[in-house]
Amino acid sequence: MDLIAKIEILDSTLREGEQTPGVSFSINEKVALAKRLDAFGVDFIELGHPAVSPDVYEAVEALNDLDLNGKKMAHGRASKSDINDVVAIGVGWMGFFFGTSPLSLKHKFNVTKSEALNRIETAVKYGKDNGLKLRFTAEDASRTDIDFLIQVGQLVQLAGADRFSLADTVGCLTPAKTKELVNCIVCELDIPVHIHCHNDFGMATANALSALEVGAQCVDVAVNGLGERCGLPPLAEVVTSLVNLYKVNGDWDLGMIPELTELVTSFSKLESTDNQPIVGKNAFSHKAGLHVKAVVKDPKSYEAISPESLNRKRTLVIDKYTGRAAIENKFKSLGFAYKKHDVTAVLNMIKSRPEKVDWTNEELISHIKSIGIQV
Ligand code: HCA
Ligand code: CU
Repeated sequence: MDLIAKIEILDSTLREGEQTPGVSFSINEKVALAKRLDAFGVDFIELGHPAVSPDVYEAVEALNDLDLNGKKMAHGRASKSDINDVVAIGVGWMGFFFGTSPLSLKHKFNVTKSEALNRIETAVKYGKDNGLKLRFTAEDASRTDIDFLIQVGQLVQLAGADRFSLADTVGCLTPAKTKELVNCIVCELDIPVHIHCHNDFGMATANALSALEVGAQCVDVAVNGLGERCGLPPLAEVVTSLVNLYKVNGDWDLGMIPELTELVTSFSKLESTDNQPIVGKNAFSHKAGLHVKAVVKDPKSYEAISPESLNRKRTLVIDKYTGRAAIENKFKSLGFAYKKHDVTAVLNMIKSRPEKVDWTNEELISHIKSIGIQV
């Protein structure tokens, strides 16, 4: 594994995240989010594509006025007018894209490969002449002929681009294919390579991490995995994997993940599912009797990552799967002095109500009292 020394995170919640069907952030929400993302420690914040609407233009202006540690990047097409917008607003970095796959060349632009190369080179030179730091994205890179992709990468590097990004625009890569593609591009270029994955087959996080394994420097994420269709790799998954599985020492405040998740859930009005890794309600819940018994002794038995490191709490579910250890633990935490047969009585009662899937403390207390056990 060849992880480079300083892995960077680019958060695209404000740009690609707002492309999620049903989502529109107000400017105030974007400003609030940008500040929290910056406090979390992302390296780049994608502010938006000014040409989308007057409101996005205004948002990019407001965001660019913020005093942030992270690098601010505006998004746009590889066109003079989009570059002019970014220059006029004064954003330091611009990420622009051009579709390089046969489908993009034919249907989006109706250009030949050499016309495409011309347009890309002109745009990069124009952006550099106007003082921008530039990331060029080969949109639909994963469906682009590899020789042409290398040609595009070398051309933008020569024209002065600072970064080259590979977009798996329709999420059709696998981890193995991602490694092959990224490895090939990293070997051909001197500028840092970025990776932008989509989750259409549920592989966005795995693909993004695979890209980092073979030398990509920066990975695009969005809080709660927002983005077109099935979205981008969720920030929480990528960052906690980097820290816990790859032992990367990033400057990220993992304890802020629940806060970021809640903020984006409330602004996007899109709930994450209960079984979502890291941020879902069930991520640190234990249910089966054997699991709870082991977790009470040592949480590591059934946890790969500690909830405390993420500012979250572990929960022990009480239902028909529950065993003695969970009930004893409950008695103790509720302050009841109990005997062995009390545990049996409570367990029997719970198991006689299989339809009830989560007993609350109040319900348990009232039952415990009803069988005559006192505090
Ligand atoms: C888009 C497509 C894009 C671009 C990525 C990038 C993709 O919404 O414009 O410019 O870095 O997935 O290819 O998000
Ligand atoms: Cu995208």
